[in-house]
Amino acid sequence: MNTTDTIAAPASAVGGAVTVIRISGTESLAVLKKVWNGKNDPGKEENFRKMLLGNVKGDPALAVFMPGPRSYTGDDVAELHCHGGAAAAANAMNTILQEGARMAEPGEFTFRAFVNGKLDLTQAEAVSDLISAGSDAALKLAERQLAGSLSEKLNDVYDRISKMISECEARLDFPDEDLDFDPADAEKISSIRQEIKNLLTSARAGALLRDGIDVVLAGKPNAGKSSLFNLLAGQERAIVTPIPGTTRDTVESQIVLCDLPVKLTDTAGLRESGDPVEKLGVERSRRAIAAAKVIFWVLDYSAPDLQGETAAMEFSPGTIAVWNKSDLAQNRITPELPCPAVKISVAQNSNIDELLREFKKMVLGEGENSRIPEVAVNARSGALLSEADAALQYAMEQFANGDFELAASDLRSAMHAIGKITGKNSDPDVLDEIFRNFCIGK
Ligand SMILES: Nc1nc2c(ncn2[C@@H]2O[C@H](COP(=O)(O)OP(=O)(O)OP(=O)(O)O)[C@@H](O)[C@H]2O)c(=O)[nH]1
Ligand SMILES: [Mg+2]
Repeated sequence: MNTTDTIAAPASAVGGAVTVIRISGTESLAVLKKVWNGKNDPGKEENFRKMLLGNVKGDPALAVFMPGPRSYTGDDVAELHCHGGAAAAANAMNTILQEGARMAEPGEFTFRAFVNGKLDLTQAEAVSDLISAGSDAALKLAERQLAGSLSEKLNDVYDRISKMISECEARLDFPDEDLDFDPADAEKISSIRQEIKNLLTSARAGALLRDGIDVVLAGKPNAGKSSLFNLLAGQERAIVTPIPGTTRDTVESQIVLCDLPVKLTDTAGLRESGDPVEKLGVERSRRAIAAAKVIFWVLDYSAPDLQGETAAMEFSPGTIAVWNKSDLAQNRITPELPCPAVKISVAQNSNIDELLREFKKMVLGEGENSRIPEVAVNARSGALLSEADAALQYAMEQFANGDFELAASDLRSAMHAIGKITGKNSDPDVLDEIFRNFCIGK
């Protein structure tokens, strides 16, 4: 992506009431003035950052001009707010492209912001997280990261490593001064490593919040899977009947459980069946169960033989046994199972909070680490943090051996890895990969 062209793209989703078109680059004001007519001049200082009413080829449109560097990209930016709908957007875009702007690539506006130093790489990634956030907690995490919470920690780690390198180099420059291994240096590296370890611990929560969790409802026919699905989804999505074998296909819904984005899947009840349609449904159930991170295995607490209810159960580290229909039976002894178990009644909406508590415990763990952290790194940052940590460990060993030249080299590797996370040093392929995943207009 070059950074000198003037680029343009619709910045709002198709189908909305208003289409926002964004233009960025040195020619953005010139392009805006060619396509938009109005009483006031958006290029006049008194009109900067003000919405001005006018039209694009006779269609009403608001225009605003934001001169760089105080704009999203850091370049001169112009925006047009036109009537929504694909046709109005296409008309305005065509005119803009004819007047010298080029269609922006996905993520190109944010890429410019990065190149112009408005955002570092973790903040640019937060822009993408913000758009795809599937829960309020995921959104808050992205907002904090966009505000620089992660950058701040990483820059601090970077600076501390950089100071250690200077100390190593001082020893190399003055070898006669007998600057031996100082336990305080080991202490300093240890504390940097501790900070890195804390960030690495957050990777799990980061993945849960960014990628969401696949939760599948499994079990025998008629156990109440679809009823629980509808209850958790908050709407009557799946068909519920007293006839075993009601659900044939998998049904999915994006929901939020315990602040975490969840893809909830209802499945066909598992049983041997001669019906070819049901057989196909059961195959789909098995595939969904195999791919799920968490399985709510729904069992009928009112069944005559509770042991028999669990006979076909499969256990994975993500299985929770959910004894349903507890309103129909009392005080029954349930078989011991190698997984957590809860007793609920979907019909009476009772004990669902206990099921959610078990779910949260399963995905986030217990105690201190179970809280959603202030910052949480993604997979790319996690890999680079591990790389930095390994280099710091080597550096510590070299320090202990008194080999300050090798120690400095290892410290430099660690610093380089941290710099790659924030984009202080990054190769074009990595940048491409990151920004390619953005939507057009961001
Ligand atoms: N009494 C009582 N009935 C329930 C409860 N949960 C579900 N049911 C009833 O059990 C029957 C089966 O419910 P579904 O949700 O369709 O069961 P399912 O597991 O999806 O069944 P299949 O789709 O056939 O695999 C329906 O008549 C529900 O109303 C419950 O907690 N208590
Ligand atoms: Mg069902």
